[in-house]
Order: sequence, then structure tokens, then C-alpha cells
Amino acid sequence: MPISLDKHLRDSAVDHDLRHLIVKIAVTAKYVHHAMQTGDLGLAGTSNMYGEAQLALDVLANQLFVKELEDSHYATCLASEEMEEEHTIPHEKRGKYAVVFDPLDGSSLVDANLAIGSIFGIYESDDIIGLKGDQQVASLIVVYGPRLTLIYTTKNGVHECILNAVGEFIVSRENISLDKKAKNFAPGNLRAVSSEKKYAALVNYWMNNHYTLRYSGGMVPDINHILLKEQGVFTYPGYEKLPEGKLRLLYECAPMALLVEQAGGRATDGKKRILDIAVERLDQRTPIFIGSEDDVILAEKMMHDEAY
Ligand code: FDP
Repeated sequence: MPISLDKHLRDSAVDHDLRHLIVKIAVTAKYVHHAMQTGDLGLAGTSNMYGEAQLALDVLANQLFVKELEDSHYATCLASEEMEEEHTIPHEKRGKYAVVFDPLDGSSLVDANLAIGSIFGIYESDDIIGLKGDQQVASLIVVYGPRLTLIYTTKNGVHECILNAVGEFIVSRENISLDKKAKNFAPGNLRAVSSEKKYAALVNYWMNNHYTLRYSGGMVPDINHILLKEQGVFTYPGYEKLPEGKLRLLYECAPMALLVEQAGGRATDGKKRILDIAVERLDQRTPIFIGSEDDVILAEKMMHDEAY
């Protein structure tokens, strides 16, 4: 007998407000998905704080999540990759959770009609700066692919839900658990091999050892792939032009690190656990090596040990 996301959260004795908040995010993802299928994907004529052109869809997804989260009465403040500053919830609507999110990750893939996603980290806090990813009480990703799916953790395992024919999220996989050893690899920022010889050696190691390439260009489908195949490794190192890489600690790397660690994997910046890095700036970036434990450890060694 299939069970709904709401019942799954209730059965796991997740806090009442957190349960409603997660369900609210899931329902809003349905609106975003609908907009993707029917909406105008032209440029909005605005840009975000990183100077990237925003698609109308980025703007719309951000607006939808902000409105719905504010109206939920469960949030204290919001931070989004598409907003320059923290958004404080008005006093009369305030709850107890800080929600950080990337409303539309993989925006460069929208026009090519490839899978994209949304990413959420949830903290019991009324502020964001100074938090570490370890303090998240939950994180989740939504995958807008051929089907609408989500993977969530409330620090009690990692579970997948699929939208069913009547529009309800149904639990499809419980307690996802990563093998220590990867068979697939997803090498992001491959352009870095031109200056980072250690990264070139790492990628060569995986190729020479017959790993299978599974790289989509979107962090959400790539991490989703690792979780569902229960093995794999994703990398996005820095290089001379971007020493910290491209991916954001708060909106992308910390929520992904919580999901992957909860599934028994590992996530570091090459030296330090992602979940131990304190957020100093909303737009902070970090290199990331994430996935099956043995391969992340190998990446740390090959990127930083002099012996290699
Ligand atoms: P995008 O710019 O299309 O939104 O941080 C966002 C991200 O995609 C990730 O989803 C993806 O893994 C990465 O950037 C791809 O970066 P490159 O520009 O280096 O290809």
C-alpha cells in the first residue's frame, strides 16, 4: 500500500511544523513544474547577484517559493540563490525555520529541455549567517525530469517520492544507502584540468579504471543519479580562474552534503567536511567532492597529498 509524503513524515514523528513546511515545498514544486511545462521561458531582463541573466522561470520559481513559504507561517527567514539579501518573514507570519534554497538549479539546461531541479536546506533558526550545514534539520531536492520526484532527509534516512497520477507525492524508495565504492563518475568543471594537473590525474584514474561517465550538467540530476544508483562520485573543484569553484555552499553544497552523508556517503571541499563549514556570506562558494566514500577519500588524496 503506497504511502504519501505527508504520512511518511508523520510516521517518522517529524515535528509538526517541519512536516507541513516540507509538504508545502513539495506542493509548490508542482506549481513550478506546471509553469515549466506551460510557461514562457524567455529572458526576464533582470540579472541575479552573480550577474547571470535570469530566465523568466528562475524569477517565477523564486517568487512562487517565497510566496508559499511566507504564507505557510512556518518560516522565520528565507535566502535564495536568486535574491541578494535574506528575506525576513513579517512578524505575524513568522514560524521557526530558516529556509535556504536554489529555486531553479541547472538553468542553463532549460532551453535544451534537460532535467533540472530545486534544492532546499532547512534550519531551526531565525538567522542564516554563521550556520553550518550540520545544523540543518532537513534538506531536499526536487527533480523536474520526465517525472516529478523529490528526495528528502530529516536526518532519519534518505527517501524518494514520486508524484502519482492524481497529484500526490508517494514514497517510492526508502533508506537509500550508498556503496563505498563508485562505478560512475560525474566530473564537473572539467575545464579545470588545463591548469590543475592533479584534477587531470584524478579524472584519468577514473577513466583508466573503467568508471562510467554519468554527467548531466545539472547538480540536482547528477546527485539524484548517485542517490538512486546508490553509488557514484560528483566533483566540482576550483581552478585558477575560480579558486573556490562555482557551486554555492548554502544553497547547493550543504543541502546535498546532508542528503549524501545521511545515505552513508561523504562530502568535502577536498580537505574539510562540507557540513562543518560555517556560512560567512550568502553567496559563498566551495569546491566539492561528494558521493561514495572511498572515491571521495581518493579524490581528497589525489588533489592534496604530495605523495600523488
Ligand atoms: P547552472 O549554472 O546551469 O544553474 O550551479 C549551477 C549549475 O548549473 C549546477 O547545477 C551544475 O552542476 C553546474 O552549475 C555546471 O557548471 P558549469 O557551468 O561549469 O558547466
